[in-house]
Order: sequence, then C-alpha cells, then structure tokens
Amino acid sequence: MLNNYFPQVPDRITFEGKDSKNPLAFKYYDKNRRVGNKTMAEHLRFSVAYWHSFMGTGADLFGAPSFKRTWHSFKSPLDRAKATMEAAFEFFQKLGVEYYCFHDRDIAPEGETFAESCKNLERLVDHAKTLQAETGVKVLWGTANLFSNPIYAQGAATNPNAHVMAYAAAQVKHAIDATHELGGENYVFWGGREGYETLLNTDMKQEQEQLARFLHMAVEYKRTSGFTGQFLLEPKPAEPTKHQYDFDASTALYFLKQYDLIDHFKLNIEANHATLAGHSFEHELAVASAAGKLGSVDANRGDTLLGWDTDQFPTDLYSTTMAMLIILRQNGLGSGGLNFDAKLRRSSVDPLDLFYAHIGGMDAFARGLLIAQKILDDRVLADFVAERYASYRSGIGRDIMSGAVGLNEIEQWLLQNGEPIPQSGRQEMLENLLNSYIQ
Ligand code: XUL
Ligand code: CO
Repeated sequence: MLNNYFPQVPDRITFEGKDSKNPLAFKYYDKNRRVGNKTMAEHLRFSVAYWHSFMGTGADLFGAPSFKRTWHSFKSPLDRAKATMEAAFEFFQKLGVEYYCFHDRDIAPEGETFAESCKNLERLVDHAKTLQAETGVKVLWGTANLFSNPIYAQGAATNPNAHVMAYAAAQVKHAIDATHELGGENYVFWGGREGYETLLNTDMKQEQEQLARFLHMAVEYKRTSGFTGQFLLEPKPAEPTKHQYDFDASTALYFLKQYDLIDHFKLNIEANHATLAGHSFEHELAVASAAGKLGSVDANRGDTLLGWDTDQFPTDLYSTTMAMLIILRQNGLGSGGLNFDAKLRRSSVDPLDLFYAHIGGMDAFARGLLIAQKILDDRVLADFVAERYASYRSGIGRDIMSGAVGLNEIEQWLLQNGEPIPQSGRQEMLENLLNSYIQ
C-alpha cells in the first residue's frame, strides 16, 4: 500500500451515506451499489486527469505557482517524474478510482531531443506498468501533448511547416505506443493548437486537409500496431487558438464525415468546452449521442461569469442529472468514462483539496445517476416525449416519415384536413417535474 504523499488520508475513502459530515467520505458514491443493470462503478467509470491533479502548480497568467507539492521537490526531472507518479497512484488507490488519463509529457519530462523524450517516456511507462499491476488502476485514455512545446506555436498537424507536422506525427506514434503498452482503453486527440489566429496568413482548407491526413495516418498506425482502444476526438471552440477547427460536436462530426474518418472515431465531450462554444453540456452530449458517437466525457464545469476554460470540478446536480440521462439512454459509455479534466483553484493549496474536489465530483455524478435512473424507471419523460411525437406513428405522419407521400399528396391531405390544433410543450410542468426528482 503506497502511503508517502497523503499520510493524513486513510487507506481508502469509504461510502458513509448522505448524513455523514466527514469531508473525506462519499455521501452518494457507493461503488458496488446496483443501479439498474450495473454497479455505480460500472456506470460511472471515473478517471483522474494526471495533468491537472499531479502536474498542476496553481500558477495562472498573473502569478507564480501557489502549490508546493512534495512530489515536485526532486531535482532531477526523471526522479521528479517518478515521485509524481507514485503520488498519483497513492491518490488513485486511496480515492478508489479505477482509471486515470495522461498526456505523454505529464508522465515523462521532455528531453533535449525527440529521441531523448521518447526514452524518458519509455522509462516512465515501465514505472506506470509496475504501479498499475500493484494497484489494479487502469488507463482510460492516453494522449500526446501537442501544444506546450514552442515548436507547436503555429499548430501541430495543421502547422504550415511540414517538419513540425512530422515531429507531431512521430510524437503521436510514441504516445499511442505508450497507451497501448499500458492497456489504455481509448486514445484522445484534442487539437490544442489546431486552429488559427488570423486568416491573413492561413489557408484553412490546406490546414484541415493536413489534420485529416494526420488522423488517417494515426488510424493506419493503430491498425498495424494492434492497438485496439477507441480513438476519440475532443471538440473545443477556442483557447489556445482564437478559432479551433474542432469547434463543437457538430463541427467535429462533419469534419470526420467529410474526410472519411467517421467510422474510426467517437467524441470525448467536455462540459466546459461545450459552454465555451455557447452550448450547454447536455446539448453537446445529446448531439454526439444522437449520432451514435458519444464515446467519453471530460467531467468539469465552467463559470457562467467567466468566458474561459476554468476547468472546475462538477457540482451542479441539474447538469450531472441531464448528463446521466443521456448516458443511460444510450446504455453507457462503452470503453469511455467520466474523466475529471478539472483543476483546483489557485487558493486550494493543500493536497487534501485534491481529495475533497474528487469526492465532490464523484458524489455529484453518483447523485445524477440515481436521479436519472429514477426518472427513467418512472418513465415520466419517456412517455411524455413519446406522446409528443405520436402523430408520426400513424396517418399522415407515418406516411411522411416512410416516404410514402410527397408535397403534392401532402397538399391534398391538408386541404381535406384543415388547420392543425396547437398542443402545449409543457416546458414549465416538466421543469417542475425534474425539480421534484432532484433531492
Ligand atoms: C484542454 C483539454 C485537454 C484535453 C486533453 O482544454 O481539455 O486537457 O482533454 O489534451
Ligand atoms: Co479535456
């Protein structure tokens, strides 16, 4: 049992029920409790984001790092990376999460050269393998950091310089290998700098073709290397670039379809990216799910008063309930999960805050799951929605949908059947109904 970095936390955070006042206990997340046809753990598949929780320093645009992490105190970059990994696994084990997600450059330091960076990554992958075997914790997804290194200032796959695109492609090859080696169930592509700052210097069509070629090469590499994880594309409208090519779920789906990539990808939907795009979290989940492409979720939240990616831990029960309704209706996330792509506030300097943040996020989704399952069991929304569209199941509605009639026949039908009678959408009644379940 690892116990060096969080000695003040017991071996395992336990479920104590909703009346518990212990901040280091779950009030709703009871991993073995059955909800519908699965346990809570099977439904929720929680994952910790290595970058925010173990590489995060609390630094922001206006100030220096505010967190002093013992695992960052080692001088040599490799020793520091190893200590960070041990702290991370101690945390995963004590929290009782089964998954983590990582970027290549989170788990291993960048070297002086590409070859050195690859060697560092291999060493830390070996270390992760040992820690995974010791703890049973698994990789939900891996990814490549194609945005921090200054060579990517003008994009990675979409860089105007083919040499940089080649560097990114080689880096992705190694990140896929690392994910494969660690048994990762998915691999994520987030286009961190795949966008533009000004159209004055940008050939948008050329850049999108480059991105498509890049993803096709990854698909081909996946096939030949034997990696069987699901590829996921993560939309985000802006930040760091002014306009990112994978703006939102619709844009990403159209891109995948246009470039013949749609069969090889699903989407990883992030709550705060949805709101930055001017959508709600549930809108983006619904768009992806309707297309059969909701693969995984980055569980966080933004702030309604701030227009950037604040990546806060999820606490809003309306939002987790709506998310779980969509996830349950599509019968789960398959190989995906709920990854806390969320960071502590700059002032939350105590490592204990990492526990409080994750416990809160896990409880918020466990509650959302319970509420959503109850709404589905009671069929209160399902029956209403089915009734709302009932006119398409017989008569003219069925003929329209089956293609049996065209505009001529419809006109004849309308002349014989007169004016439609408006029916209420009952929005307020349904909002009250939802409120009655949120408790
Ligand atoms: C950035 C973001 C990334 C991706 C992985 O906004 O969400 O951390 O999830 O690169
Ligand atoms: Co994310």
